[in-house]
Amino acid sequence: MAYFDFIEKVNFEGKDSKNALAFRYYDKDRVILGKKMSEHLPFAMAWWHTLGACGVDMFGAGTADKSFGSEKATMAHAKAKVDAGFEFMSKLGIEYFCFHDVDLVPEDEDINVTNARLDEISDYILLKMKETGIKCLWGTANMFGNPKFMNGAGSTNSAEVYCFAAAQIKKALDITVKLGGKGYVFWGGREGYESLLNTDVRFEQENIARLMKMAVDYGRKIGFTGDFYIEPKPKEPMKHQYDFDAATAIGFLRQYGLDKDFKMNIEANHATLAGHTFQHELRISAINGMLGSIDANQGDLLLGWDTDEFPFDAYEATMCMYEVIKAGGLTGGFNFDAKNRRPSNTPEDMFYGHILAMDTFALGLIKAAEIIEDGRIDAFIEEKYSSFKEGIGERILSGEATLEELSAYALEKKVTTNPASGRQEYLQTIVNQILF
Ligand code: XLS
Ligand code: CA
Ligand code: CA
Repeated sequence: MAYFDFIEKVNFEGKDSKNALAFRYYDKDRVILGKKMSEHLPFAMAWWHTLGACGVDMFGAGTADKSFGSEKATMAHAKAKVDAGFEFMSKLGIEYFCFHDVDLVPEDEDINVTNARLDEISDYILLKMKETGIKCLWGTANMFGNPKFMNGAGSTNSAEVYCFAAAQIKKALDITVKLGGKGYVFWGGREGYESLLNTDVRFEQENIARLMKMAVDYGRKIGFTGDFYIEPKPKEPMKHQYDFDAATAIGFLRQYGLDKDFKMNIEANHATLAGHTFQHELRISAINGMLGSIDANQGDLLLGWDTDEFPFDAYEATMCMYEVIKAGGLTGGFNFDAKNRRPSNTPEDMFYGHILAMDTFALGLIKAAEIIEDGRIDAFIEEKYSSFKEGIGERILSGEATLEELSAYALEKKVTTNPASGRQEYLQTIVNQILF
């Protein structure tokens, strides 16, 4: 049965096409900087938004019908979602998917029942994966929806809830490994606090680290060779979340000896919530060797929350791809953790959203490659720091210079010069020249 019978396949038609159900930039076999577009851009569908979210918000009911012809909260519905999801990905040429445990099946009061359902649905997903060649990018456990997690999962005050979280992680890891997932994500949705008056921050952080360590040990034991990811987010649902941003999360991983097994899953919308640009979060992760995967979406700077929009900002996507190319690519991929706006409620809109996002990143890739090939920005940066290439600068970099030596140099030279111009507007002009 086809759920999206208004379209056979979304094809590349080129930039002048007016067909909104075609790609204008995403041409999967086009080679850019020696690699196919599809290799630069391993796109993934987010199970929760695409197959689950129907537009419910704090003020109103859902507007989109995601029943896929079945009664919700049944295994028949879970299977219909698999069918719809694989048809959707195949028609778009999306090669990966990401999931939370409870996106796949309805959660039961009894976790044993939920786990049996996960076994059953993952068998079915495996069949579909074999049939289509579609793969799993990453899996995760939803440790924020169930009321048990009201005080967090790894950071909870209840040892029993902590064990429940462990059980969910163990099963989510089993399923991720069964589906050949490349990564496993920890998004610390409720790992944070509302008030310090009732919170032992040190205790909570140490307990989160313990849980992550157990997850790594178990994952490696069952043959998971991929990366664990932290997905930083500063707030929402909690007032303050421990994985505030990449720098904070990286410091945490190093403090607890988890840095060899973990990388970052950077989400654009979370970066801006933290008061950073998307590019900043990518750069900080990359220079620490921890740029793993990306949740490719977009926020709204006028709103203070996580809007999870399909990315359409070509400038931001260009800067993202610039960072990704410079970092040598991702070990993970680009997960569209994005949902249609509530009034965009038809199956066609699901396609428009993903086509918009895929084309935005394809355009970003093309433009980022042009910026790199143009070379003027790299040349500027090279020149900007060139005083460290010789003389006293070289001594500083060698690590041999002492404070006294540098002081003596400055006193003798009576340093009077200022550094050369930062040339920001010149560099922005280059970017605009290449973009438009
Ligand atoms: C929520 C997060 C979440 C993670 C996976 O803000 O983006 O969806 O990606 O748990
Ligand atoms: Ca996300
Ligand atoms: Ca989000």
